[in-house]
Amino acid sequence: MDVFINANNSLDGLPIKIREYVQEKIDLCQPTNFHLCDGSEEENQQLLDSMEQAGVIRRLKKYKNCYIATTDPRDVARVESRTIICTKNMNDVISTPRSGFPPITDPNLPKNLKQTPLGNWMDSDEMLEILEKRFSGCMRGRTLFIIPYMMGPYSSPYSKIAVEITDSPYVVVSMRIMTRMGSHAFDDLKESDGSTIVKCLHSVGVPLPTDKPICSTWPSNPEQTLVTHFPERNEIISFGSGYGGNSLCGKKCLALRIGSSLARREGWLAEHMLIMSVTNPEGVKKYFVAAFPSACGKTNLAMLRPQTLPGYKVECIGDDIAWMHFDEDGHLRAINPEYGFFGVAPGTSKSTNPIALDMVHENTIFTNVAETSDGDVYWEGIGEEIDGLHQPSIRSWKNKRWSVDLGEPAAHPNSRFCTAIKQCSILDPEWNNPQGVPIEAIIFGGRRPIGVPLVYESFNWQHGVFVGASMRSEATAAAEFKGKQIMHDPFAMRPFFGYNFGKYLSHWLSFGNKPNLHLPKIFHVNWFLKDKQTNEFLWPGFGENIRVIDWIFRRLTNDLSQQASAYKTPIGYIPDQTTLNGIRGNNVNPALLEISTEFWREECKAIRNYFHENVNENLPDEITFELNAFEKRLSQEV
Ligand code: GTP
Ligand code: SPV
Ligand code: MN
Repeated sequence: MDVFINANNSLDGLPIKIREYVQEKIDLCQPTNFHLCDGSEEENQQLLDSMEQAGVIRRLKKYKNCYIATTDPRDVARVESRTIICTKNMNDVISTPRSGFPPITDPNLPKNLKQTPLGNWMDSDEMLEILEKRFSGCMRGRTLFIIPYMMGPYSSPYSKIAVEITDSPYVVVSMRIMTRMGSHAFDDLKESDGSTIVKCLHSVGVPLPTDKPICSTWPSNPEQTLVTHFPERNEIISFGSGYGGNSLCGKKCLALRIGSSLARREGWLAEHMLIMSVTNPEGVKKYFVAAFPSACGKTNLAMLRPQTLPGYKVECIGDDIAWMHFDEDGHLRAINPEYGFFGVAPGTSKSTNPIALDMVHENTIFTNVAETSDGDVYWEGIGEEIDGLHQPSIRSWKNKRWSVDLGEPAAHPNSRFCTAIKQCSILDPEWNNPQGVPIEAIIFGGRRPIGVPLVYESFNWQHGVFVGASMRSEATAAAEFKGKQIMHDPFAMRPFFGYNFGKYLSHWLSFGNKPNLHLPKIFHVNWFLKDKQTNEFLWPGFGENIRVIDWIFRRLTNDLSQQASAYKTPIGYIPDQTTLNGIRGNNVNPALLEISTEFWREECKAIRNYFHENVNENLPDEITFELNAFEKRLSQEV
């Protein structure tokens, strides 16, 4: 059955080019109804109520306006193998791997698809033909929703207007949280001629009536899923998945993949980065961005509680994506294009992230978390005891009665909360500034159980770009990979590049040669070192990360008497034992700052192979220079 909605069936008020686009898609998808969303409270409530009636979401008794959705177990994360950038020329998107392209063995994927570890490419015209077939009649029996929305603050010169067409009411209510959706964006749409609007088309790919059983009321079509991007047409077309970054097109599809491609053309940066402010005990405030791969700690760092270093304050601007432009004075200014958080639930507790835990108890849509019999949420690492006499019973994300003995998690490891940014109690006063905030440090990081120290500072911009390019991290549940293999994830952007990574590097390097820019310093952190014997984390992380942030802060001052001291190593500047503010006044565990030349020599080999194999002739000379210089520094060490 479809979710009932009092559809307005009117396209009045849409700019003519958009009206034509929408009409064309209505004709193609053949929905029963269509509805132009205004983003109002009433519309939202009507959608939530009808989804609740249809059993698509369940209301949580314990909280105000909170719901749980559980998905088809085959539709739980981004699908990188089916995420594709489509252009005329392949080299605009990927380089030919030295060992050639792997053959496409999945019969549901186009034979001419080119898959590489740095992104997938296909010819635009060929892909459009395939999509035409997938979308033909794909919304029969359903309502087609038209969502006008804006990425970035209203009246910001850096914001972009977009429209998403979808047949998923879950996507509509989620987009209303994650983007500035409805009336304001709609006004801008009316004024605009439509040519600069990013167009997104999404379907769950299950026309009604369907002969296949729909799993747990979550329609999706995993075999036929394709998440495609057309940077030359400013278009996104996504089929078959209703989950997260696959279907909420404003997020990874627009703000990162189309965004990075626009950014290159227009001379700015669209990055997978949180934005935070840090105020030191003297009242000096600085803004930082940080790029960590999916599920590696951005939301947590953006909401850090610096309780153990008195006098420090951290405030949040964004937890996932930063759009950054150099202003007329040469300062790098960042806006958060999003309007909400789509955050990882597991691991969120009173002690790790109290700010997030507080904010999700109102107006939140949870996906794939577990539910207790008294109407509360539950997930691994929520910090509540689940054994004992008076504990409620737990219903897992698979809608089964759950207990620890089942040997599987109650909540999916990639389960998420979706909450409006305004509910965050530590928003920076400038979070919505149309001009953005001035960035002084860029922090890269990843999940590295061995070898990579807690923090180091790059020597300069070019070396910092090399550090970003060389990033690696353990695989997480945010995409379809199994196990914990260490994957290359340059700039935490591997799944999100909208154009050729080699050219992306050249774009980053180009800022190093421009006069009068105040280039931020570039750092690398690793919260995830493990003790080889016990396999426990060596660093407490979370709130204690302020000690590393404090060191970074003190590295940024020009007053040498105040500057935190550091010593030079082949990988960069490392804190002196005594300048990194250790836990309870102690020096930090030396294992956190160890540099093993043997480890880094191996790392260099892996990076060289990776670049050689995958970036090939598009690798900028500066990066080869940095790699050679790094190896030379290592060879001089005993
Ligand atoms: P995406 O939304 O996928 O981009 O993820 P993210 O980068 O925002 O990661 P998030 O902050 O949601 O953290 C992901 C997981 O890592 C959660 O389970 C956290 O509890 C855990 N985590 C975050 N910060 C730390 C830390 O400092 N130490 C440890 N040990 N775990 C952390
Ligand atoms: C990520 O995977 O980096 C996310 C979640 O932030 S999703 O929106 O699904 O991409
Ligand atoms: Mn992310």
